[in-house]
Amino acid sequence: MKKIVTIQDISCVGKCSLTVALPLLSAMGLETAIIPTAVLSNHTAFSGFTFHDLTDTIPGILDQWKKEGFAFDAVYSGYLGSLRQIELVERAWDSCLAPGGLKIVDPAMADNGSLYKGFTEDFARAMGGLCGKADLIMPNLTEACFMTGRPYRPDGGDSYVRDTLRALSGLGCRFSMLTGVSPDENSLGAMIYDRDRDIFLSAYNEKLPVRFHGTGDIFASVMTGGLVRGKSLEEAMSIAVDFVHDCILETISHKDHNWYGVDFEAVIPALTARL
Ligand code: PXL
Repeated sequence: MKKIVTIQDISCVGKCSLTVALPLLSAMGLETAIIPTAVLSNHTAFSGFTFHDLTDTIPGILDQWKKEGFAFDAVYSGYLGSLRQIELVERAWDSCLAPGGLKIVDPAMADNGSLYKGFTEDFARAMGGLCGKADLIMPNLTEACFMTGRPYRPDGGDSYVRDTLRALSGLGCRFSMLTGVSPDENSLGAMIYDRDRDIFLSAYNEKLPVRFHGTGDIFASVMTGGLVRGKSLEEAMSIAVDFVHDCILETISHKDHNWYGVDFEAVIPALTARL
């Protein structure tokens, strides 16, 4: 069985980060280790939250894993709890990746043109440095703009999206992906730029008239899981785009649905059927 370690926060309520990554990666047939970056009472889109930073626990975990000789097929990082954790993700790459293992970064820190509560432009720049050394990065447009200094233009059109992807590849990594790409008013999906082959890949599904929290984390988890399960970039991206679409459809089919996360649980069988 392939093994993966994911580094992101535990939001105790809110269906994002580790509470979606762990069930999804496990359902995809991957042994999943975790490094929690912080424990929050709930994610930061609620009116208030508690936040317990776990930065100081991480060096000890990595040292102990090194002694045990643990090695993973991918290190997948998401929401980080402090600037210092950016360096610790790099340390995890150096100390616990199997030969040929993938460095995958979802620079979860912003959406809709703004940074999430608690993040700064310095943090975004440092995250850009980490992304430059990764194999695959998966920002949304807001995160891409904060990391590259490009203007945020959600209706920028195809050439703006492609230029943003080229700017992301200027950070240094071979495969840059943009999530939340909408080529027309009825479609939503993602696009990848492969710098070495100078080609773009894309996958779309129907655009639904609602947005939910946590879908970026679900997308990144399924994309990562698909790649580690041996799917091509294009296949993994298409599975992830379709799964997020199905999660949203499932959620809005219940009229008393919550606002803070999607009902991914009920759609897991459709995901595993694609593997
Ligand atoms: O879904 C991204 C995310 C992850 N973790 C925490 C968050 C958010 C988005 O707001 O607040 C704690």
